Amino acid sequence: MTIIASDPYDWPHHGDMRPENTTLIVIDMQKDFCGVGGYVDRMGYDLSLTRAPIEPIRKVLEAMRRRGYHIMHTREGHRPDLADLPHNKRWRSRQIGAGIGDEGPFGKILVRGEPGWEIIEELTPQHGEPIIDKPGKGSFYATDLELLLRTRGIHNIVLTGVTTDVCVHTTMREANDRGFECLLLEDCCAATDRGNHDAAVKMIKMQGGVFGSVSNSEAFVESLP
Ligand code: C5J
Repeated sequence: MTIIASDPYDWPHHGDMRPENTTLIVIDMQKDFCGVGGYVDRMGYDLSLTRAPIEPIRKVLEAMRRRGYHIMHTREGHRPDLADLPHNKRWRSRQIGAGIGDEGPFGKILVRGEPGWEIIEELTPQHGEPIIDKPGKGSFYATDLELLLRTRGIHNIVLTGVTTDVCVHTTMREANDRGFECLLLEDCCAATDRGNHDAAVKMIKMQGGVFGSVSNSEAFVESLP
């Protein structure tokens, strides 16, 4: 029986957290979101925000790997021929000067196989850790994530990565609707706007934890069995 000190309830609600039934998901910690010249940088946002969770995630990763927990990573990106890129997604990104599929300093923005689409070196996946390639914001849409979770008997998901208000939140909502017990580690996530991060965290906590619960890397690692 393990309980992580969390808000609005200590997590997981059923008290059953073991390496066998619990996974960490590191969402979209790619150069396009955290690197100079990448997608987020080209949109003009402050990179120090999306880089802030790198060290807390690294600590959580290390602690969970050492104890044998499941670890999964995701990457947002599109096929090189852009056949899976919705027209409106491309149009909107061009409006803000960072056209998905267009050339940038890290190759074509958010395109599979390009340098900017790679996960940052600090958080490189280890051999055997599944990487979910997703064309959308949520990690369940058009991927085999749910199949992997069910096949492995995973019930609990610890969410980290970027951005709190977009891909992390969408994934948490999708997971919650599927009955997974979710925990977001606040300092292991970031948005391109501090207010959006705070609002996204606040939304999780409403209605008794409408999407799950919220903790932080220090409290989490301290209680991890
Ligand atoms: C965004 C993401 N924000 N990974 N993607 O476009 O959250």
